[in-house]
Amino acid sequence: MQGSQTLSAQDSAKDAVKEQRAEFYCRISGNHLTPLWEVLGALVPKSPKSPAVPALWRYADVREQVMEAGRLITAEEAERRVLILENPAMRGNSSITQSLYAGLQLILPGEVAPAHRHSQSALRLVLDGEGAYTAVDGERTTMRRGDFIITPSWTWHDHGNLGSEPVVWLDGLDIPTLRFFDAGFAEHGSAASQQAARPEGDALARYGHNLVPVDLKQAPSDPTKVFVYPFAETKEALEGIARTEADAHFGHKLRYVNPATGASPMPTIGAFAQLLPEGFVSKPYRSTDSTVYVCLEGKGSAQVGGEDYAFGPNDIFVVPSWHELRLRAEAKTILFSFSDRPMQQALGLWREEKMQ
Ligand code: 1HN
Repeated sequence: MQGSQTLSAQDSAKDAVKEQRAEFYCRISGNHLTPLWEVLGALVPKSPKSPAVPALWRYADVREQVMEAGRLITAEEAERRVLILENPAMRGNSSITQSLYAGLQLILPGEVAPAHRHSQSALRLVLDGEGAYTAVDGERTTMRRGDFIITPSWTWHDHGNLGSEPVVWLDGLDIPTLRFFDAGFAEHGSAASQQAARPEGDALARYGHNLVPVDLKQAPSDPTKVFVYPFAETKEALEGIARTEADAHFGHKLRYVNPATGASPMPTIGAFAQLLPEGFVSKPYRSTDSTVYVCLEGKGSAQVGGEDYAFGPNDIFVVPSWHELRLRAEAKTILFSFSDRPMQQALGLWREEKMQ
């Protein structure tokens, strides 16, 4: 009897404190104040707790809807005809991860996506169709499947399709990061298409063959002047290194670089290509850079946070920060991926863990 009375006295004392605190929070809210102790655990978690969730987009499921967009709006009217890949747990944010944006862009035969430039940096990974080009600061490059093409911050860029097929590529941009910094600027070109200032292939010849112009000077954070990394060359490199033993966590994995500095091609986005031999099963791995993967060749599955995501060519999946990833390849597989790793590294924040 006495015990339960004590308990209820304690309970009502607790309730009174709760009420006093609630009244206090309400009152200080009028001055735009809020107590740290109510949110401290969420603000400073023991390990990353991403609001993003793992997700996979099967190209076969979305291709028809991308084509349907082509019947609803022109590239000119849309400026860029893109279906954004939104992280399912962050709808309405135009984000695939906290820091990055991804979308599928369609350009139909004869269309032009007009010239503009912005402080956001962009990458393209060509998925489907032939005959399109991208022009970056006065030079065109023909877009072939698997090519990795960049438009660094504040470079003029426009796209066109001179062929007879629809062309689709994956766009990756640092849009959420620039939004976070409130550092976005943009400008429209005076003409839809840029005048060619140099012949196609000039940048690759000048900067992309383990040689650079004798007087080239680049700061460590300058983007590369190589704006296309042809898939044929990437594949040749991957197959070259695949003659030796695969790494237990990565298979055969390479990092795209600015060949003049060794840094990432653009300061905000890192990009990678990896070959997984047939039957390869990786050891689990996690890192703080939420990563977007694209399957270019082969098929397999990604186990992310205990769930399996089966992938084949052109499928896209996202692995949020600090989620365990285990890759399996049912056939020889080539994956492209991109993340905000260079930003995290520049700030001394990037961490990885290789599990056994
Ligand atoms: C952009 O400039 C492109 O140039 C694609 O193709 C997607 C999304 C937001 C802002 C700018 C492009 C974009 C974009």
